[in-house]
Amino acid sequence: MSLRAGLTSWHADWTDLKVLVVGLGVTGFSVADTLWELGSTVLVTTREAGENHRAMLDALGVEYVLAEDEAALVVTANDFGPDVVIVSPGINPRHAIVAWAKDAGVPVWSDMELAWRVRDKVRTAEWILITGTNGKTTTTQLTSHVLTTAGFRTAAVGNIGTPILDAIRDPLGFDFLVVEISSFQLHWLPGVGEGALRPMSSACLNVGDDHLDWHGTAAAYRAAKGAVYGNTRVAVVYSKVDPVTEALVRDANVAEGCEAIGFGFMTPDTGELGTIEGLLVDRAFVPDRRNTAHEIVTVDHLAELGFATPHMILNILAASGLALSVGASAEAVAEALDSFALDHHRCETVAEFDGIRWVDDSKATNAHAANASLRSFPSLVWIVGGLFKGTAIDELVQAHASRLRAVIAIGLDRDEPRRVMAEWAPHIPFAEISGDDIMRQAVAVAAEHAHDGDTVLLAPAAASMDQFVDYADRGRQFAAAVRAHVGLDDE
Ligand code: UMA
Repeated sequence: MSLRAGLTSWHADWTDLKVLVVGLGVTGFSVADTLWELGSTVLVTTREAGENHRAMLDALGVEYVLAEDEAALVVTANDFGPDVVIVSPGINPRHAIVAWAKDAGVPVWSDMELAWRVRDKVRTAEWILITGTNGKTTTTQLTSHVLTTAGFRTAAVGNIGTPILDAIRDPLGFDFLVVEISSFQLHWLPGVGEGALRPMSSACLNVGDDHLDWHGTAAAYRAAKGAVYGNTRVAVVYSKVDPVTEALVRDANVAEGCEAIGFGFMTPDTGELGTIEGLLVDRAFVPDRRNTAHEIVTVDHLAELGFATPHMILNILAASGLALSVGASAEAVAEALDSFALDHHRCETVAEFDGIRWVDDSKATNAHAANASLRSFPSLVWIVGGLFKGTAIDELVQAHASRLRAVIAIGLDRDEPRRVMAEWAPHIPFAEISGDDIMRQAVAVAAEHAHDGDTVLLAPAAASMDQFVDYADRGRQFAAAVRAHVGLDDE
């Protein structure tokens, strides 16, 4: 049976639809729960599932199957005969279920597409999409905070951790959904047709190599990132610092009248946001933009707030562009900055002791993010390593070797740091940490190498799951080890 047209409203009839939901993490559960509300016939299949999610499906009466391998999942799919398959972000395009769906002519959706189709449940919010290799969570939080400050009911959702379908089903509804959207979620979006997203504004902050194991190639990863701009109606926001984002804008199919808005450190041209003599300024949304630029905030003030690093300035410019494009004022941006707090584990100073600064940037889960923090400090002991996801870190060592006092490898994948250090910086002390209590050992070795004026930086350039629960756990363990080392009581 082929998928019926017209499934573009919460209020359409979803009851005769059979949906196979693949994966039972936060996304899979939100999809199953939504479809249950809509009255569809749902079967969830997953490699593994947490106790909580299983109990909640049991309570709803939604069936699930634990499929040990991909072949078993395909057998389940065949027996069930779904009209549509909805995959979780973790399911990569080479998964057997994807090939099966293609052969069987069954469409594959992400939770984003389902959410777009049923976005009118309460009232139809405007969507703002944000992606990028680095900075997307902070920019999403800040954009959402500016819009909230401006008086709009706003939610920050998506890859940030709250599935978008939870916001769609909020009883009061929202004016804006600021959606952090990952390359995994972008990959599945159709560019055309009734399931295609039409955001009000969208941004790709930057593109470095990441998640090559999921996408297969760097080109596929870039193409997925570019999908963020598709069908945007008001403003596509791109970085003047990263030509890849500009190229993605050029290639995008946007709606008639949509404007391309560049941001960067440069003196802005008409239609851009940038900096002039210590000020962040808007020359895109001011009334007389040919002749004037409007001040948003001074760099000095950002320094007082702890936001004056180069990558944070770019995040602020991007968030400003998005918020201004949908109707917030520059005053709302400035006011929001005063009450904005960065999440933990993002270039967070956890202690300063004996002239040494200890910085937790555990959120730097790829080389691109680690590069931004390595750039921010003059002299470093660098703690690196974890799951490199198929990416290389040569450029990091090449670019920063002159400021590295020592490099300490954590993580199970030792080949990459060993290879890169031997090739580009054999003269720099290199230590490898193994065994128990990784962070305590790493901190002790770092302390042996660090001198007055140095920063010890945890910026792993890799994911954490080989040795830690997640990046937050890795950061917490680092901070606890640092506090123990400098003799501070742990909270
Ligand atoms: N599973 C399979 N087969 C597979 C892979 C996974 O059955 O081949 C199952 C697992 O057994 C598990 C479920 O799928 O039951 C997990 O699904 P998932 O990995 O898609 O994770 P979710 O819990 O649904 O969380 C996802 C995002 N995870 C990933 O993209 C890997 C979360 O982003 C996101 O917050 C959440 O949806 C809500 O949108 C996390 C992330 O690491 C934070 N994102 C990457 C990043 O930021 O770099 C992209």
